[in-house]
Parts: sequence; C-alpha cells; structure tokens
Amino acid sequence: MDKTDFILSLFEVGAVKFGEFTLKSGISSPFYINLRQIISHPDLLNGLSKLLSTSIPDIGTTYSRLAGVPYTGIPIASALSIRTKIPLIIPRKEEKSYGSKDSVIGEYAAGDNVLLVEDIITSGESILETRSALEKVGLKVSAAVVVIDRRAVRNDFPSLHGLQLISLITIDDVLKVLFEKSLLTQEQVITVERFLRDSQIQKPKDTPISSGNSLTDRLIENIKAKKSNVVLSLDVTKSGEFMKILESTADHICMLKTHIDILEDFSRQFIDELQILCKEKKVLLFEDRKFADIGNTVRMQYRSGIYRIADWADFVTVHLIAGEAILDGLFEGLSQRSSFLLAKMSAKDNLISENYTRKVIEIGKRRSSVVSGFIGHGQTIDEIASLRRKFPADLLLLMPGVQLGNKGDNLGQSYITPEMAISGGADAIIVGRGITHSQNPSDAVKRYQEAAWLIKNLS
Ligand code: 5BU
Repeated sequence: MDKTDFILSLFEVGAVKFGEFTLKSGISSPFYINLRQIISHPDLLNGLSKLLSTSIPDIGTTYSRLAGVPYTGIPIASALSIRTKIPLIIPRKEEKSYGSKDSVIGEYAAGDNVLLVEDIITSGESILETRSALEKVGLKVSAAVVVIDRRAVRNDFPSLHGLQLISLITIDDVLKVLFEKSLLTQEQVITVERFLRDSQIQKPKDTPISSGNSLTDRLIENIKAKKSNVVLSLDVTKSGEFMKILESTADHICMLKTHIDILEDFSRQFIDELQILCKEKKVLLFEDRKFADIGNTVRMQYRSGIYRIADWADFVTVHLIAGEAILDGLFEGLSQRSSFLLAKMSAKDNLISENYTRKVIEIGKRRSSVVSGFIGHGQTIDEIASLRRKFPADLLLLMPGVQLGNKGDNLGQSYITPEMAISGGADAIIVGRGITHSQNPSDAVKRYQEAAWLIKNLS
C-alpha cells in the first residue's frame, strides 16, 4: 500500500468526509477527518504501520520507545511497534500526578529516546501535553509522527516547540489524490482550501481591547497603568501587620489577594481602611474564598455573615466542583463583581484532572460576564503555555505558587519562578511569602514586579 492507496482507503471507509460538518468548537467545516474507526479495518491499520515504518527516517536506530498519544494514537503506535519491534509505552490520559511511576504504562528507563505517534495534528496541543508527561518521568522525546497534518499553516513545520514533526500526509495530499481520482470536484477543493485559509489558528492577542467584563477591563488597565502584574497575597493574621505590609507594597501591585478569615482581629473598620487605601493606591481587591458549595449556601457565605465579602471584594475565587449553578448563587442580581475559577492548583498531588480543568475552562468561557479568568499552575513553561492556549486573551490566567529561588514549602506548596510563569503566558503572578516573609517587603515586591514585567514585555 502506498500513500495514494492509503488516502483512497481512508475515503472509502469514511474516515475522511466532505460536506458540511459542525465541529466541536461550533464552527461549520467543509470536511471532516476521523481516524478512530481504522481500528475496525485491520488491513488498513496494517498498511498504515508499513507506510509509517518506511517513511520515518532511521526509525530502527533512532528511537528506543514508541509512545501513542492517548487515545487515537495508541492503536497506530501498537501496530507500528509490532512491525518495527520498538517497544511501546502509553502515558495515561487522566493521570493528574504526572511524574509518578505509573503515569506511564510499559517498561522504560530514564533517558530512553521516544517517538510520539499521533493520528491527526490540528493545534499540536495533545502532542505537547504528552511530551510534558513523558519528560516528567525522565524520558527524552525528540520527535512526533502524525498520520494526517490537517493544519492550514505549516510554517513552523517540521518543528513544534523544539520537537521534530514528521507528517505522513497533509490535507493538501488528500485533496490532490481525491481530485485526481475524480472523487472531489474542483469546487469542493476550492471550498476546503478557502476554509483552511480563513480558519488559521489565531494566537491569543497580547492586549485585548475590551473583554466585555468591566472588572476584567479594570484589572487589565491597572496592570498597564502600574506596570505591575504582581498580585500580593497578604496572608498574615494581625490587621496591624497587614496594613504595614500593604502600605509599603501598594504602589507596586495591581491587586491584593486576601484570606479574610485568617485575621484574628477582623472588624468592619479594618475593611473601611482597606477600601480607602486600595482606592487611593489603585489596588483591586480579591478575596481568595474558594467558594465550593451549592448556590444557596455560597450566596449567604458571599453576601452575609461577619465578612460580607460581596460588599468589598472586586473578585473572588470559585471551585466549580458543585457545578455551574454556583455562579448564579454568587452573582445573580449583583453588578461590578467577578471571579476567577480554579482550573489547576499549585498544591502537590492535588486531585484536579485534565478533564476537570477542561470543563472549568468551557464554563468560564461561557460565563465571562462574571468570570474574569482562571487560577492555574504548571511545573514547566510548556505546561503553562498549554493551559494558556486553552482560552482567549480576554480571560486572564493568574498564577500562584510563584517565588524567586525557592522550590516549595514543607506543606505541599510547589513554586516556580516569576520568569517561568510569565514566559508560559500567565497574565499575573500571585506572590505571598516571597514578599511577606522577606526582610524588606517593599524591596521584595519591586524585585517581583521587575522580574515579571520585563519578561512580559520581552515576549
Ligand atoms: P505563597 O506564600 O506565595 O505560597 O502563597 C500563595 C497564595 O496563593 C496562598 O494564599 C494560597 O492560598 C493561594 N493559592 C495557592 O498557593 N495555590 C493555588 O493553587 C491556589 C491558591 Br488556587
């Protein structure tokens, strides 16, 4: 079987279709590719593995492991492994604690050179996520092979963020073969080509003009006006110490994050003073309350009780574990209030899965009138970048777990540097003890401000 036969067989079994299709994103597309069903056609899978084995340069001598990108890359990688005798490994898709021993199934040793195997590349997201997972257990991933490259723009080809990319066939090859065999009309070819040109994947713009959420806009304006993307997390238990640190740092932060319930001497007067100072210094207020209960309960927790958070906090954090209705419980009937949803936490071994993160982002995108963005964390620049690419620029990514020159505390917190956070695409960093526990918080805040601002404006 050669490439032409393979393309014709794909068309025959309906793995490549032309017509009008609605994609997951809601966009209408003139073609549809789905390689999932090739597992039901053993001859086709067999032919594909043969084609791959002869198309990948030096496959037998270069790679010591093949890894299938879950899920559709796995059967293709298995077939290729049987043919080439290169052992197979499989990273678990739902594994949250990448880096632990059983996050990858199969036998391997640190330093093994891995070839990733994937069915289709659209954005490269799954490939990059799989690479991160494998690198965490010490494997070296130097290349990825994809059966169909359906990207409109392949300028950075053949490399994807430092990874060599080998594609067996492109969407142009498919169009050419099917047109030559009169299986597609000229008109159909033009329609697909036009669609590809118009739907080039857009990188999120750096500075959104307006998000449609006035609080998000205020935060963006504040970041620009104060040239600071530092959110200070002021986690101390005495209001006197709190005010002292705030006064000496307020000029250098865009927003103040509180855990109001850890103050031992909380009073309404404290809130009055806090509001006056923050108004004067242009600091927005962000209560990290992490609401997580049913709508009716969170409404009372937010608006009543001793703290009356809704009276003074511009933003709050929300867990979506109880579902989207929590946002109605919190924000219905209120204006000028917004939230950040917890998409990924910085605590080691936390229970948030990839799937959970994806669903939180989906809801956040839909509810941007009361959601300003997400709290997220990543251990590598790639991991952060892959999270950032999942939502547009008018939703912000705030990143906690940031400290200069420290890897973690002894209670499960893990840190990355401001440079890493911002290079990965975080819009602001959340810094607590890196500033509050330093000898001189006013000097420390400037160090974080400079480190983060410099990188933001280089990238
Ligand atoms: P630190 O002192 O910089 O470690 O403080 C970090 C703050 O951010 C602290 O208030 C945490 O409660 C908060 N935080 C976090 O560290 N990690 C997370 O994933 C989330 C919040 Br969500």
